[in-house]
Amino acid sequence: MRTKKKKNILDIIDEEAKRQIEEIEQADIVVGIPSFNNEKTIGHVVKAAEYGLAKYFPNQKAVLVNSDGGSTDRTKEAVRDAGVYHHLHTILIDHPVSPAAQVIATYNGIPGKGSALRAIFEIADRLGAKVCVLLDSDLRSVTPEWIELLARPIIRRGYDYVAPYYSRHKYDGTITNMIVYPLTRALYGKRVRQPIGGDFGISKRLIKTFLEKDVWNTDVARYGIDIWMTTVAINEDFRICQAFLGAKIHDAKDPSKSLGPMFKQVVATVFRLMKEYENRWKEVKESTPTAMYGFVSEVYPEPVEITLEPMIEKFRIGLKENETLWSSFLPKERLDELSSIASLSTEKFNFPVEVWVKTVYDFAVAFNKTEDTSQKERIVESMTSLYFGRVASFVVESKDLKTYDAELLIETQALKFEELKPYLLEKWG
Ligand SMILES: Nc1nc2c(ncn2[C@@H]2O[C@H](COP(=O)(O)OP(=O)(O)OP(=O)(O)O)[C@@H](O)[C@H]2O)c(=O)[nH]1
Ligand SMILES: [Mg+2]
Repeated sequence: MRTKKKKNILDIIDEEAKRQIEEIEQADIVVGIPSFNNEKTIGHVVKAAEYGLAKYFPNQKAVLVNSDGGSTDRTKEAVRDAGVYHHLHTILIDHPVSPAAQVIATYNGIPGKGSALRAIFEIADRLGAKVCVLLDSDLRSVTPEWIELLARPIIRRGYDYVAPYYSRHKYDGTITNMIVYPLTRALYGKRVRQPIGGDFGISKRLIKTFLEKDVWNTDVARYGIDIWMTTVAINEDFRICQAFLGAKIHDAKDPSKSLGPMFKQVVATVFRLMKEYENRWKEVKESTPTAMYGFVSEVYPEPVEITLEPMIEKFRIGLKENETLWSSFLPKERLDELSSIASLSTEKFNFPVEVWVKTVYDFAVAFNKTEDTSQKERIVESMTSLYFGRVASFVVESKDLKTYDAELLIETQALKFEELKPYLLEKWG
């Protein structure tokens, strides 16, 4: 078998960052922040991280790494200016001074969040860090405590992977809610509520496992990274817990306007991993909860705007455009169900949970039955319109519901994914 030479850190980040890493030599904690044009929000994330490191881990050697995809705005300057030292003009009582060194790296490779994280992992590994904490750079609700919540379970309790758990607005995180959370739970039997939340704590051992895998030319280098990390952690028996971080407020996106590419990259990754871990999920009959760290408070996030009409329209167009493709693998019954959904008015729009779950399973099977990469791509691409349809239906169903009650709908849907798993097993063969 051809052994692939592992790419060296030297090939992955720019010269200046490389020089800095060599000078720093060692670290206990690395906080990694991927970014791409986040000048407005990243300063706040850096401040929260540095404050958190100083307050909760004053005796650990910490390094803050910003892994940037070549931002054309002032993201890098915002990171530099955000160091707590620069805020002496405000009156701070007992303000901890950050022990963290800062590295601002530009990575090479496929542009995407996954490549940015890979560079962070290489740096953490090179510095021998015990834990690596990841924070998204568009967060506005991050606090210093997040550092403690994501790192402590690893440092003190021997966990390998800390997934975030936050309160999110009912219309935020639709890819998570409609497909990634319930499908991961039904397949692998672990209830991780935010498997692609973006903010994680990862142990040294798990970072090594991530770096050993040859996936960096796939969607894992893009938005597939988060679900890939969570799925590997679950299936390779790493110890996982969740940390309650409060509310997630970030630059949320309206699904019909900008979530299409993310949907494709995430779902293609989930489907590919089904093949990889086929022997695992086939044995799983039920799901179990995941331990929680931190106090679960009742905070509520700000509302996320979502526009209903364009999603329904995209669903209808998708049905017309993909008729030939879909009739090659969807059962007649499913095609009929989808057609009758398309004929409903906006007010009565309803994509029933059972139809959605079976459709997801039909697509997962079709994706894995073909060896043709462009066919796989077409399958996932065409599924985007169905996702818009399901989100639109959820918006109608939950219109008058508070966060808590909308969450119950998500749980009911997750149970349906579990209940219908025999359908997947049968079709998969
Ligand atoms: N370096 C780099 N970072 C990226 C890239 N794409 C996204 N990111 C970062 O990844 C993080 C998450 O990206 P978002 O676009 O906010 O995605 P998200 O929060 O998971 O999804 P939404 O719910 O749609 O907001 C942010 O910190 C981005 O700056 C990229 O191409 N390169
Ligand atoms: Mg975001």
